[in-house]
Amino acid sequence: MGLTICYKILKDHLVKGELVKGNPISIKIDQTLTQDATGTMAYLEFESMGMDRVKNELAVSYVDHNTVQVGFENFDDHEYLRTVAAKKGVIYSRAGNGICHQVQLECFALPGKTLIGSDSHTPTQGGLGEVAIGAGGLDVALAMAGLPFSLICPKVVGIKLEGALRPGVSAKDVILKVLERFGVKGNVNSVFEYFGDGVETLSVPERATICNMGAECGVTFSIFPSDMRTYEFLKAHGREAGFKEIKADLDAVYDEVYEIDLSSLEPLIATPHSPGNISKVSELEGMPVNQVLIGSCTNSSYLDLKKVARILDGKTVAPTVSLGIAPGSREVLEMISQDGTLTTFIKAGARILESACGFCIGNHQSPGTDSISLRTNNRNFEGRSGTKSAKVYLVSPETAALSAISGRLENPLLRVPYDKIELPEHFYTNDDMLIFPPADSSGVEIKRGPNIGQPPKSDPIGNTLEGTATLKVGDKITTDHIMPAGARLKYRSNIPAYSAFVFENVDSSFAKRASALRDEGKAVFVIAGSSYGQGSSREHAAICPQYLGLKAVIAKSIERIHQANLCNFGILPLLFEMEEDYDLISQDDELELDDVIDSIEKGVFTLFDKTKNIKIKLNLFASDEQKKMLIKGGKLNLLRD
Ligand code: MIC
Ligand code: SF4
Repeated sequence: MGLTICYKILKDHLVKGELVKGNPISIKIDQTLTQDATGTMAYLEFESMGMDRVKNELAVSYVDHNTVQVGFENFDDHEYLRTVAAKKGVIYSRAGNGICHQVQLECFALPGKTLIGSDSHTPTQGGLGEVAIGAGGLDVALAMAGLPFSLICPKVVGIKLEGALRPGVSAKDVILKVLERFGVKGNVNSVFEYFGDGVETLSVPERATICNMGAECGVTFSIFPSDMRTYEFLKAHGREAGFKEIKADLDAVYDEVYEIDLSSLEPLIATPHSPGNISKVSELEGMPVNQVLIGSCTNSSYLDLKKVARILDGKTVAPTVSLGIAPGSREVLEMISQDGTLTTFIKAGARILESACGFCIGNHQSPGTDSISLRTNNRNFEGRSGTKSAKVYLVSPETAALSAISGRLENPLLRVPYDKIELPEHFYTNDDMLIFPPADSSGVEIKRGPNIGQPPKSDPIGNTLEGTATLKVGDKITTDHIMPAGARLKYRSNIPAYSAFVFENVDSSFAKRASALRDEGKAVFVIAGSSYGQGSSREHAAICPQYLGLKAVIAKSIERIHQANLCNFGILPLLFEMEEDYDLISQDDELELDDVIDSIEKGVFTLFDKTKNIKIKLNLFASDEQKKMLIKGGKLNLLRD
């Protein structure tokens, strides 16, 4: 039987296990990336393992998330990251150089390689034919130490693309269509592999947009073949030496196939408050818009911005709209400044934003009260923009640009200038903002300002856990709900300070109530519905609740990266055997788990709800390796043994 691209690359990197869907496997990791908001913790963890230098092929540390410097904290973090990178053999991409996924695509991603990154949108690199997976910082630290990465051998969903996009329809609409079909839950341990005649009509940046938002479906990664379009992109960056063709075998078998006819696709929109709420732009046409933001790791490539410029050329932004444009990288910024595109933006009245995550993570450009914000990024969770009452809609750059001019949602279908924008033959490439580590780093001093805390610590789990259902939440709780970013981001390197904001926007009393229980020696339990922990890879969504005394999350289902983070930091991920038992537990119920160690080993628990006097069956969602770390109180403790 022929192989899919996914299985070809996994096979080349297999270290342990059998390549059979659903089996635990371990793979060798060639490349790693971190970004500043997850990176400080990852390097503190790496240091705490006593490692002198990174051991994998390529490790890059980006500064792109916390670039707004209000107070000393973020700059302190950057200095720590710069110096620890030099000390440990990591390439450092300075603030201003761009968003990690955009720069990685331009400078480092290669077909057939494996990458893990401490950011959930790491799979963007699947656009270049790389197996690229998002993970928690600790798993990235371990990959930098040369250790393999464990995952469940995935189910391969083949997405067959036919035809070609019509003018005004964009790669963003392709992934919104995929989100309409697959939704934001229930896709754990799957991958999306694209194939079919339509693939060759899409450039690498378009493919990257599509792979980027596979993360919203919760798949482990998404991947495109490596073909002539891949070669063109690498050549335009002077990196064609790294090209190799990778295609699925003709007789490759997918576990499921979903077909999209690109020629009949129309512009789509994700409505508040989930990237999975998909409508047609035509159905909402005319909706007044207050803010338009173009950028983020989803849609900030040179090609995206050229399309936007064609629409904005000679026009002025509507008086009721604030338009912001953030080029994805310094390369993109330099290209648009050289060819006059930047001038078009300035003349149209756009506010030019830094080449960074910025608005996407709620760092700035928060919309006004109750206002409508149209954005090209990938997440529109409630409150993520910084304004809880705002309504954020996700669209393509074409839809965003047209709407910015009229102040109302516009449908770009067949309304944008017709000729397709081709990839330039040469991209401006300049690695001056990358700092390569010295071969001998013995003289390098690591700088630690007062914002740089300690790596997380935890004790082995007790055999009886007695406490309360400190919080009960519903379905689709994202890591943004658990651990807010935006204005709170600057505490990422300081666990005690950041912990004060756990569940801030869900229940602002949680942190105080939980830490009081912890101080009395009681266990904190969180009860949740399905798809708990979707969204970001931030391990702080496990580390900070753990610091507050969280011992177990009891849910209907838990998303992949968050489940791994819970195990890494010694928190039990428990699933209701009967989903309806979720209804039996109320917030503040007194709960007890006995024979914890034995139950971990067997993988089954009986929860005693003392308040209701009932027993509930739970299953532990953990691999054999994760069971060991849960007993020890986390992966770091296990490694130290
Ligand atoms: C995000 O888009 O939510 C982030 C911010 O990039 C996160 C990482 C983080 O929380 O630092 C992600 O996607 O993993
Ligand atoms: Fe940055 Fe937004 Fe991309 Fe996350 S999704 S990496 S915050 S641009």
